[in-house]
Amino acid sequence: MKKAFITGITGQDGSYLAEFLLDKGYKVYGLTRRTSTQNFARIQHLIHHPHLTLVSGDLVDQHSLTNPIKEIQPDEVYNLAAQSFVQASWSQPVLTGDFTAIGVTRVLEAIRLACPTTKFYQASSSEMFGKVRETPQNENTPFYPRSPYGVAKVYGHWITVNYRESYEMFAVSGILFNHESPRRGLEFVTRKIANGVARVKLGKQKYVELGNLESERDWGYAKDYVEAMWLMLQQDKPEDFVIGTGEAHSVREFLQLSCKVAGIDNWETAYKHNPDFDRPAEVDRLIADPKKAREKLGWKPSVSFEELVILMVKAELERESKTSK
Ligand code: NDP
Ligand code: GDR
Repeated sequence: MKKAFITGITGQDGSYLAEFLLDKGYKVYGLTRRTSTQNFARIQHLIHHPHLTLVSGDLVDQHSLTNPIKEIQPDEVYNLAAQSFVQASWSQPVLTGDFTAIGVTRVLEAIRLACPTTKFYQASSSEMFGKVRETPQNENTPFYPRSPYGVAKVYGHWITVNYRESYEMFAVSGILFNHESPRRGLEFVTRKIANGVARVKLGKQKYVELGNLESERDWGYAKDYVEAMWLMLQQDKPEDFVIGTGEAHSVREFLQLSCKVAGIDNWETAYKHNPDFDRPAEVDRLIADPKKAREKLGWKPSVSFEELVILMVKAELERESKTSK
């Protein structure tokens, strides 16, 4: 039985990846942080799975990474843990650097010392392209990050490349564009809109407060993207890949279509601008060139932009109609 170790298993991607690997017959170990109240909502349905084991640890604590990796001897390690919210990286830049950048080195060091044959996946991000140098963005596009988060991810990307080249480790960096789902954190714009619009429709709130409606993102469905992570580790050679749909849409379009799906006639009545959600430095437009992934991994997205909006808004209408508040 193959063994996988996932950091960030309680997050959106970690929960989908755990499901995916358990379905493939893996034994899955997930790193979780100690918190005063448990936040296992996304993996609650998996908790009693006979092949899932949770391990307590933190990206800032080297021993809590090295010890389990030494004991488990995993075939694959997926480093998905991070402070992943771009906006929060301006108010907590040092913490973001510690988790999202140096945390990657800690995981790589744990592997190097305790299980050097492990295959390693690093969750890199299209935010590294930031103020883009070319359009669309591929594996060779230079980086120009626009937030402390983006800067930290650039470090994580290059330290992964460096360990591959220095120690001949099977270490890859997946440069993933935005991917969403009903399990997305409520603070991210797609889930915030889907949830807000559902609440407006049900009369629970008057409008959704948002920042910049003009920025454009290449949005896909998270379930498709965890398969790409796995595919990268099944290759003969460790290589980096860009993963995205190749289509960009604005926040405004996401909002307009969400209102339509929820049955709100005039989207402008469901929205209010709040400058608190504007960013000190914005990433205006990201769009992937996923040609390499299509050709080498045989990967392509299965859910279109329209389908994604429909599935997210429907999930929120269902969720919100079950409670009165
Ligand atoms: P989430 O924010 O949903 O999940 C982040 C996970 O990291 C949570 O399980 C969280 O645990 C864990 N975590 C945070 N800090 C620490 C720490 N110090 N030690 C251990 N665990 C920690 O992110 P996503 O699932 O959306 O993203 C997964 C990864 O992919 C992240 O690295 C993100 O930056 C990256 N990424 C995401 C994209 C996207 O569109 N979703 C696109 C490109 C990259 P807890 O539940 O305890 O908070
Ligand atoms: P992003 O996602 O920053 O691309 O990072 P987010 O959904 O936070 O923002 C997307 C765009 O929407 C604009 N926006 C708002 N964003 C939020 N969160 N809240 C608002 O009210 C709002 N109004 C407008 C933003 O300005 C931005 O332009 C995500 C994360 O998952 C990262 O971890 C990941 O690396 C990248 O995607 C790829």
